[in-house]
Amino acid sequence: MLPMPGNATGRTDVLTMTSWSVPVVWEGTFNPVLLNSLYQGTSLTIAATVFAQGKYIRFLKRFLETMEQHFFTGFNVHVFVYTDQPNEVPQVKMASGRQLTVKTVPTLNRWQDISASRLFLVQALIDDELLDYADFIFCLDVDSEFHGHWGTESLGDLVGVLHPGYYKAHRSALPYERRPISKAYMAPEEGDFYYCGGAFGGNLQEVQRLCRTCIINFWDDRTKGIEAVWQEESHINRYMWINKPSKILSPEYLWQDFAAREPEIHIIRFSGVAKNYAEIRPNV
Ligand code: UD2
Repeated sequence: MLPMPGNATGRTDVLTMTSWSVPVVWEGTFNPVLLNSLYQGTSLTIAATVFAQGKYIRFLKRFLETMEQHFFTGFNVHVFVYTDQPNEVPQVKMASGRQLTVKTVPTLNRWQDISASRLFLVQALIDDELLDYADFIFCLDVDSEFHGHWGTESLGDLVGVLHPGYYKAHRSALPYERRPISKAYMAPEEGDFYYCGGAFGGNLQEVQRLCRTCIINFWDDRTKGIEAVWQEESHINRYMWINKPSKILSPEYLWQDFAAREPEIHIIRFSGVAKNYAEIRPNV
């Protein structure tokens, strides 16, 4: 029998609602059994994109294996892997209703370009293949592993994840793009949170709109000869300041292995593995 509604225990030690009345999802603020029951029997389909280019291909196996254990288990999931080494994509056994498609992309020589190219390719994927097929999409960094449940509580029209390094910081300390010439510029009085470039999502229309806008702004910067301080992450942060997310996920949804566990983090669902940037990136 389902428990009564209400989030049972709730949380008082963290922000669980924004000033624009949007939930911030933490362990203890939702009932996964109740939430899943709302979608059982539907054809809910989640698309996920992950890019594994150059040496980052080494992270793909653990990413996919752990995704299978924790990400929307019991639902239809279609993972799109973008790589320049299609023959190196590992075979990972997937449950019924889950599938993987490999997309071959050219090798790029700057990590900044690889990271930023994701917006173009995600937009093309939505335009060409997903609009009439999937309900939601999540765009995820490959140098990460799942450690705990990530499911229907994360669904929303536009979903941002609080960056693990900055969720306690004042807006003046957030690493937004600060040069007014950039289309990602954030003035000192602007900014709600600092969102991750490594995990974001939403419904197809909203993520399509995010990608379109950020690509236009990215190219506008490029024609002026500048690149935002954190590439597409900077543009996404500008976008989410203007277009507020309808759901925000706590840093449980993208932690960093190298960071000490904080008391408010009751579960780590997805976490970036420690890596040697100098060794793994194609350029410095
Ligand atoms: C942050 C963001 C990342 C992106 C970047 C800014 C988080 C946790 N990470 O991470 O999403 O916004 O800043 O550019 O929010 N990749 C390859 N091959 C490469 C380089 C990158 O496949 O040679 C892909 C891969 O999927 C990787 C992603 O691009 O996960 C982001 O690159 P990163 O992890 O090196 O970026 P990082 O750690 O600075």
